[in-house]
Amino acid sequence: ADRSPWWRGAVIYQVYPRSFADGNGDGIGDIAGIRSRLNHLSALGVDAIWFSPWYPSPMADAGYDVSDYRDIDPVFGTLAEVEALIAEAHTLGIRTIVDVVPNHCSDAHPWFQAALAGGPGAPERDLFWFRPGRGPNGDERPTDWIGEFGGETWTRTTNPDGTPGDWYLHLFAPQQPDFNWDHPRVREEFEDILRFWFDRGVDGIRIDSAGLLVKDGTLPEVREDQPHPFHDLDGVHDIYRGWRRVADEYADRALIGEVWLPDRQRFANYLRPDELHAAFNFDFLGCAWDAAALRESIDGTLSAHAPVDAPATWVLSNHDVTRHITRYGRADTRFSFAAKREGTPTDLELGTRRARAAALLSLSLPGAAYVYQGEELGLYEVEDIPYAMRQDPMWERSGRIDPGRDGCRVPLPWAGDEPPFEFSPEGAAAPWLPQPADWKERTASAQTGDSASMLELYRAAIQARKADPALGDGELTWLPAPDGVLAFSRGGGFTCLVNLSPAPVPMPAQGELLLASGPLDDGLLPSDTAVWLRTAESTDGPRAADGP
Ligand code: TEU
Ligand code: CA
Repeated sequence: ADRSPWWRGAVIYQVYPRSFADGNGDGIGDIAGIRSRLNHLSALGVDAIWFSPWYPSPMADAGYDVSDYRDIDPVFGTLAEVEALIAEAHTLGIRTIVDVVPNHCSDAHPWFQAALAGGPGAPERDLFWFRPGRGPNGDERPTDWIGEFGGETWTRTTNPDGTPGDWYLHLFAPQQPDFNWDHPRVREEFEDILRFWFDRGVDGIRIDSAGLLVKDGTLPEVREDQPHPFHDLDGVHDIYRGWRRVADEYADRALIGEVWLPDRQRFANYLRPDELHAAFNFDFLGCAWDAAALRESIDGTLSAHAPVDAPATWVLSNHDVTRHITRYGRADTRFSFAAKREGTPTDLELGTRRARAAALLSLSLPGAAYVYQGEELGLYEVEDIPYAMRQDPMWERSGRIDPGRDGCRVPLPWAGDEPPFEFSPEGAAAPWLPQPADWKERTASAQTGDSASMLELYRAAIQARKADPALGDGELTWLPAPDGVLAFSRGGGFTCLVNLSPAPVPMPAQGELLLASGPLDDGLLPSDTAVWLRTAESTDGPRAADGP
């Protein structure tokens, strides 16, 4: 299978810096903490790390509200520490990816501050979406658009003389004003920001909310029968063609888009040869734990990516969604923002069994696989965080309907029998979100050396993947299998079997057992179990993607 360039077949680990490891004892993760735990990622065998934002920020949206794209927030450390971290990762053979947030900045960003201070007519206002209100007094919002967190998308400003002024657009929280991407200065600024990070040696850029940048400046309301005013407008592609030219000034750099878009063809448009290198597969993430649905998602993904020759990606969790162990333990295993289903009964044992099988599935599909910090420890969604302690703006913005995303952002447990589980050094402040007491069984230290643990499964699978030339990018051939069972070969004698049916089935293929997600039952493949096999098949090159 194809392993070059690196992003086509990489295992990419997402670090959420607030919650990975705390070096200085303030209860918040930081760069020093990440550096002290790089050995964990090296032992896990990942090819690259994507770091969620660490820039100066008032943290209205946990750092996705950036006030300076070229520096590091003091809560996380310094730019010099980040440069050292990048170098240390490279020494370990691990590439680095930074998160760039181009749709909006923080209301503390100097451009927005200047736009406010300068009053109507300030040139900086053209870098954002300032508009007069509707109605005789201008006190009605320019549009009725609903934001991505729910709630209103316009906030009224006060003029320097104290009178009520224009409104500005924010698709997320009010502290996240949207940039006007029709303005050349915005375009130049971000191309320069890309160069700033590429010059510091980063190997890739994760592009936040990549489909939202361009707006219909006539500000029409959202209507079913009309093109959407800000989702996936054709104009965004021009921006990414410019970004691709910047990436191509450097060797081996990847642009990875966060594109939430149900239409697979439109999604693939972002991956044309002169645009982004890859994008997150949310189709797969949201998919039910169901063989037919997964097979449809896998086939649909692969056939949408083939014409643009882009690698598929396989994502199960991230910092925005309910952890998949929890999802997979529910009656309805799908994910959608509209139905977060907090408090739905969860069978954690079932969810864990399925998550183990899902790990073998996603790590053996063609393309790149993503691991969200803590999934390798088997962490579940923490649903009982007291509302008063929740920090995600989604909770308030949604009118307290959406529980928010704090439950998947709880600080990692590293070792020990009680919180903070060595997330922070001894004598430190409490972690910024409370950790469940029973995570003592899920610390990295407790799992190390336990061959039945989630951590050792991930380590073994990632090592086996690296050692096997059939894995990474390439082709997939479906093998005949009973209903409820996924069976595919990757060529080179590699076969993956996953039983999603409620009962054990005879193995649909025979071979040497490389890895199993759970105990096998006398030659049968138990329910919610996956295996990797070395089969007698010849080492012929890739075959057609459509099996029988
Ligand atoms: O997320 C974008 C995102 O999740 C939305 O576009 C999504 O479609 C919406 O929440 C569902 O209604 C990114 C980051 O991953 C997230 O953490 C940030 O809060 C957000 O952008 C704003 O920067
Ligand atoms: Ca800290």
